[in-house]
Amino acid sequence: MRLLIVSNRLPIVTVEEKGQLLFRESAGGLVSGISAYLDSLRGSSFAGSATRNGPQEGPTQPPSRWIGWPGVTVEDPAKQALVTETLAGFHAHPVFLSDHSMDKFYHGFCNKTIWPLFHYFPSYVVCEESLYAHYRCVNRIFCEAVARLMQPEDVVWIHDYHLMLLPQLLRQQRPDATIGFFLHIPFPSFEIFRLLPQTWRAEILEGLLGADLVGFHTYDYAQHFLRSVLRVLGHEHTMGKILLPNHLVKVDTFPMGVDFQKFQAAARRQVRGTEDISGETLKDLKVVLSVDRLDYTKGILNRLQGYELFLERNPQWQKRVVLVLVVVPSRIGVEQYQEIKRQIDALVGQINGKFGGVGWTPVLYQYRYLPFEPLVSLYASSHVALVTPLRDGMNLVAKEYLASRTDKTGVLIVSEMTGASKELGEAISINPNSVGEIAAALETALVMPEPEQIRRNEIMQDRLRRYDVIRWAEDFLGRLQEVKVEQERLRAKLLRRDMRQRLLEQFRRAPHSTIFLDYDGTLVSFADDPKEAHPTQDLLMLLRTLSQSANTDVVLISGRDKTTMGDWFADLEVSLVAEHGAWIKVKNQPWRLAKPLDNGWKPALLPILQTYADRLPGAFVEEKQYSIAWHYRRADPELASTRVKELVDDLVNFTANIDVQVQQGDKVVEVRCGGISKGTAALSFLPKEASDFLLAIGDDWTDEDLFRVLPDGACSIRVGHRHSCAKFNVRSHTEVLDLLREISATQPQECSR
Ligand code: GDG
Repeated sequence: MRLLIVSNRLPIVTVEEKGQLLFRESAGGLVSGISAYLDSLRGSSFAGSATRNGPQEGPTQPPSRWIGWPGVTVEDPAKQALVTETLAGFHAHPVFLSDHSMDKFYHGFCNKTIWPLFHYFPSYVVCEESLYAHYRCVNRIFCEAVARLMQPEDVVWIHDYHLMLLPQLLRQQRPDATIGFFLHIPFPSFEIFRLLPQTWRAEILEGLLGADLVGFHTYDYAQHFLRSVLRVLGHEHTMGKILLPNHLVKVDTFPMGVDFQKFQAAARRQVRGTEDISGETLKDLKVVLSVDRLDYTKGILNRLQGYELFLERNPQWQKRVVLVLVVVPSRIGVEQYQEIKRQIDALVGQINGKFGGVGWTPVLYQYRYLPFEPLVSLYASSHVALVTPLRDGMNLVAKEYLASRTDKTGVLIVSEMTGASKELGEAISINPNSVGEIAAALETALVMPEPEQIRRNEIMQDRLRRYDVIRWAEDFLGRLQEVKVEQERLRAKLLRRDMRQRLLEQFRRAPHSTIFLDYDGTLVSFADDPKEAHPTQDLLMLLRTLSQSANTDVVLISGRDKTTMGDWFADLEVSLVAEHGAWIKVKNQPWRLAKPLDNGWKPALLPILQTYADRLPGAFVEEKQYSIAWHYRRADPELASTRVKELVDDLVNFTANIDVQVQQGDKVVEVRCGGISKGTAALSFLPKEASDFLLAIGDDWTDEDLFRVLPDGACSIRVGHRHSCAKFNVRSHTEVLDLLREISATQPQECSR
């Protein structure tokens, strides 16, 4: 079994300098985190990786692979071959993209549409069809690259917002593949997500649901995603599990950690307090550290404004404190990034001009990438870390700072808009939009007594040590395997080809057959308005053929009213059961009541149901003779879920002393006479002989009553991937129709004689 990591960028960056191809380690939270995990794997079932320690391959275990863009455009096929060959030595597989594609895909849709939207900057969002077309196209290119490399047992772990369509594309090619997806940035609330055009947002959600496991940093992001899935695609979830017709998807929270031991070890190698930054010694100064990629989401301007206000309010701190501002160049070329850079430059100049003087520069500003050791040295020597993003999926800098504090001192100020703040409750929390809060937090941090710093950091370090990045990856991949096991349990009941053949053979040999068929969801798919779900000519033909066989009885058993059933199926040689068993029409006979029933309760209940329908746009009441159905398929799913609970509660209280049942079905609440069910109605049709063939197919809870009364030898099938007392499941009503076609094409032995 191999682990295939798929991300936009490879961990090894290819650079072309003076016509020469050079290969360098790439940096960033995703790469360093996954690399740490891959390092930890040597000797386990996922072994070998493109890691910072160079190529690894376990002698007995198959290696892991990393698939992604190599960091450079290589168009010359000879050079592509060279890059591919060199990267293969690091178990990395390049996905080559043209400059044009990269511009539209990465700089375009990824960073001008998804990045600002998912970070709550809707005014920065560019919505252009051509950008989305390239996003689709590049996701397809990645799909081909993964599919070419993939072996049946491989586990595919796809990362981040660049590749949200990939899980589904891959699933279409490899239905049984093990696919995990992790989103490193926030998933926004539905009100923000819905700003995307309808087709894009549906495709993105469907794309993600192609995975077996979809992971987010925080509970909020997972809930936002689940809510969008409900609102856009109409799929409900139970404890984060979504049962789709073809597979089960789990949505869960995995807060990414850091390589705690690596930071501790590196920090121990540093000599604290004497580092030189831009030629200035930091000795005797309290150091406030700020490290980020250049990005408008990171709140660097707010941070500077907060620091400026702090210096204004606290002149006693002037010349005693310094803000070390490290800004790492990023996404150069995107307009907003150039603008933010200009603003940062100007503000740093303003603060240094206003407060600085000979021997003291209030802000030491570095616009560059720092190698790992100097970065840890800064973490280790800074008294305060000031982390103020306006939005951040997680923010690893906050965690890395804490992990580098070997003597447990230091104060972390962290924005409540970061995923990290959910775990780091002992840090000083600020709202980054409030410059005053940032200034006040600095005042608190700089005078916090050491014992208090240690008390807070011990708690946070314990957590970071336990749930480090290796645990994070193990947790994710472990959960992915659990989903596969659960899917297998569900799949074990799927009606497979061999069982289908056995079933057809039983039908062929049986002297007599009875087939119970539910209608909605079993023979036809659901329509918004139940009246629209009338049978097609094809379906009527199929039922006619089935029922014409002399030794086969077909019973259509539905919750529909008897008039509709009579109208639709009057010409067929079938028996009908309407209103969930209240009315029975044996073939060629008139309708009769299953037992004497009283519907005197209806006038009292109708107004209640009508009131609830008025309070839920899209809901409506269907009155039948001995039952009432309250449909809400067209209603807003979230409001509906609240209203349904209230309605059922009211109905159950109101009917406590009346002989009626209140039950919830698929987007419907039904009230009907007691003692009536599809099970009781079916009893009169059950064959007397054990050798007879008996088949029942249905799709919802009312059909469970039917399945329960069937004798042991009967075959029962529930439509949809659901837990059921039926013996088998099929995925959809189209599979039911296929099966019925096969049955109708099978000549029973008795007839063929
Ligand atoms: C995305 C999400 C999420 C930064 N400057 C230097 C440097 N770094 C390293 C840090 C850290 C990483 O880059 C930055 O990670 P962040 O989490 O802070 O932010 P993003 O790059 O935006 O990452 C984010 C993350 O994915 C993981 O899921 O937390 O929310 O936006 O590891 O150390 N490293 C070195 N020199 C630098 O100058 N060596």
